[in-house]
Amino acid sequence: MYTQALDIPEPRQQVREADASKADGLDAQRQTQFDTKIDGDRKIEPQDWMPEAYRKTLLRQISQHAHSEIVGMLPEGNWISRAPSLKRKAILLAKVQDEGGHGLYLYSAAETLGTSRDSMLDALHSGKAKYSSIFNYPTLTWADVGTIGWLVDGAAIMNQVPICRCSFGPYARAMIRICKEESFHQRQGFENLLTMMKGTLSQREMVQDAVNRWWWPVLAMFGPPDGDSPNSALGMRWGIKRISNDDLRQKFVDATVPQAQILGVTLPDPDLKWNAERGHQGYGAIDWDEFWAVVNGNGPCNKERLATRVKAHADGQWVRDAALAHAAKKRVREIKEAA
Ligand code: FAQ
Repeated sequence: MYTQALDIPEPRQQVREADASKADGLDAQRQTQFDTKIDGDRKIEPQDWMPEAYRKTLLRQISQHAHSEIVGMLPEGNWISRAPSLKRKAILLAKVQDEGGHGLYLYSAAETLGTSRDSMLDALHSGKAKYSSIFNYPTLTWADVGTIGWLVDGAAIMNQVPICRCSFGPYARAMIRICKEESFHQRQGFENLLTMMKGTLSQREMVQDAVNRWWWPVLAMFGPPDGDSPNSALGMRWGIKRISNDDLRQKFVDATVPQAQILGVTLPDPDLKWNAERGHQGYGAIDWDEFWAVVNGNGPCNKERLATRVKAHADGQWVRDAALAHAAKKRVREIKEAA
């Protein structure tokens, strides 16, 4: 080679470039097929080609969702040993167990995107992964259990029913079963509160106090306002998210106001009024500083929740070891029998 200008590609480099341009062509073709499926509202399955950004967005959302279900077992789990009757204890046990099951379906759906459960759990335990802000609030009385069922599960259903139509098959299918179970959770919460509201004055006060504490964090749980939601545009384009954060929040407020009237509780917002022009309930300003403080690890119970999860995982190490040892022994036995 005499000068840079006379540089010609080495034969191997030429092959590489030809391969790259072929690959580019192939990727463009795959992208078109992917876009056609999305536009036609067809499902993307794990073996299908998908853009890396789609895979990443799904992994982010599904793993965060799975972590939320698992951490979400803790606030109500605290009340299993203190439930006021055998019936309430059986209902609460079943509910908390359901949330654990939801986490497992969701981790499995995320694994189909090529990640391991261990890496997702490492991200949770090291504090790198997010989970829903709502589970960083304390459960101070038995009325909190009913209020979580009514409001938190109610908000979860509002957010999750549209995800049953998510473009990614495994997530959409997991959500169908999850939503059926969440609907039972919401009803048991409402019925629990209704029973307390028919009880003594102090029971009614307990319910009102719990509703006062959970109302605003539940509204924030739908995520930041649409204008401050960096993931919404692509989530909507790809059919992962079907309804925006603000629209879901509004649907939830509209649905909850008449339920509060039936219960006989006051929702703690002086600005909560029917807006005839918009055809929706108007509501007051959400404290987004508090929301971001909680999301960033500084809520009332963040440290306690994470420490409990990390300890539970460490305490379960012997179970994982035993399962692996059993599987290894079984394999050896099968090989011997086949020989
Ligand atoms: N908490 O751009 P966007 C349940 C983050 S399950 C913490 O709007 P996106 C069942 C967000 O991740 C409850 N972080 O994000 C149950 C993003 O950060 P990143 C969980 C939040 O994804 C009941 C950043 O803010 N449900 O309750 C929160 O488009 C009772 C910017 O936000 C799901 O996970 C938050 N609340 O929309 C269990 C449903 N909101 O990732 C036990 C699936 C936002 O860029 C007991 N997820 N952030 O670092 C979704 O629908 C969506 O991911 C949203 C957020 C709506 C949560």
